[in-house]
Amino acid sequence: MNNEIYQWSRLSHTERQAVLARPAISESALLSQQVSHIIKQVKANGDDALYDFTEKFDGVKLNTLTVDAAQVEAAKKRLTTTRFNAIASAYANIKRFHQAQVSADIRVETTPGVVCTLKTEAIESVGLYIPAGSASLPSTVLMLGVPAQLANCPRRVLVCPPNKNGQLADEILVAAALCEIDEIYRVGGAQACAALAFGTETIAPVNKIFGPGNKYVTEAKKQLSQQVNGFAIDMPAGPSEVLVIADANANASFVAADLLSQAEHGVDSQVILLSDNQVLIEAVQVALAEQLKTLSRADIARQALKQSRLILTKDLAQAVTVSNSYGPEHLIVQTDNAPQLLTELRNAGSIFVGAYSPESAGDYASGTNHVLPTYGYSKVISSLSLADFSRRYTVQEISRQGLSNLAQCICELTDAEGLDAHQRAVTIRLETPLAQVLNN
Ligand code: HSO
Ligand code: ZN
Repeated sequence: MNNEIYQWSRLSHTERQAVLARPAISESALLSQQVSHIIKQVKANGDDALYDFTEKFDGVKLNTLTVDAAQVEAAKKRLTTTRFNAIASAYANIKRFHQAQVSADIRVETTPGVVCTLKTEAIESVGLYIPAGSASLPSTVLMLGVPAQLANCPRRVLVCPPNKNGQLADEILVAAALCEIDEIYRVGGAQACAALAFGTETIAPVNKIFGPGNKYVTEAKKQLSQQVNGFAIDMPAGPSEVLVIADANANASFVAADLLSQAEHGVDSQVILLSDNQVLIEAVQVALAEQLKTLSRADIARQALKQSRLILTKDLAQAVTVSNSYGPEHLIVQTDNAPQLLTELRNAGSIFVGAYSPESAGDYASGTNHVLPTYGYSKVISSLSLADFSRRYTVQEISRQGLSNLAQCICELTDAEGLDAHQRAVTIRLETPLAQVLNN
């Protein structure tokens, strides 16, 4: 564990940058070569390449990639009622919050006779990548599956790497069933991404891929979005992060628990505590050591904590400034004036306000989406929402009178740009007598 307490006011500009620097995402030439090799193989050999890579990387020889309806039914039967109910109630909250994001068409008559409309249309086919490496994540199925379902994307495809027995977790299948995903394949890694981009004999290509993944998946999404015209990805991904702002009255055990909930995700997880109170920071150090003892994934958490940052600020305003410049994926505020600080906080993917709003609530069940921008992208990229599963486009309907109302403006500007043909497309209409147009 990194037990050092950094005093923000005493750090130089360069030291501050170093303290908040994110670990470099490994962009090794080797990784990029390995991924581009996998992509080429899948493009050239389709399903055969998927079976080969699954055997090589997941250690299982499959005879079919497809998960059929009977397997989903069997998974439902195996699941305990309490577990099914938990998935169903998380599903209900996520659905409630995302349902409210459905947007109506916007129709505006900007000038008499000129009607402009902004419409929304579901993306035709979406691929949902569910990782299953160090932990199986049915919650991620809900976070991707619910908005895809509400947006009405006609084709929703789920891919997930199989376990050693060639199976996907029952919880994954049950969550997929709630989201009415009926195309499920047991394939993961860069090979799954390539299949979704190019298509194979079994898997038809999709328009956009969503979801988190390991470095191979992230690299594959990047390469494929550059290579395949019209193939989109949800957002660039880096390791998961949490930043906690806590004051003297925060509960140190709550703070430690939140930091550890992030640290247990992976050895590269980012964990930052900002406080204006040294006593609180020291109490968090003690609580971290204590709670670590009882975690099943203590080894992973301990490694992540080596890169953790405990930062003492001169006041909470300084903590806000530091958080705003870091731009964390998750931001937890455990201070007396948490709602008031909220008005000053910027650049976080998702904010958890007050002592009873742990990140775990948003990770699983409160209703917000847990697919969030990391690596400082929260400054410019939005948290995943319904809008990501659709595209917006515009329509305009202009009457003869409407065009005549716009004509002077358009012609002045076509003159300014020297684009005569543009001008003629307007004047030819208005100069043609209405009767002649109607006769055609
Ligand atoms: N904290 C993760 C999501 C997650 N947590 C899934 C538990 N399961 C990234 O936001
Ligand atoms: Zn989490």
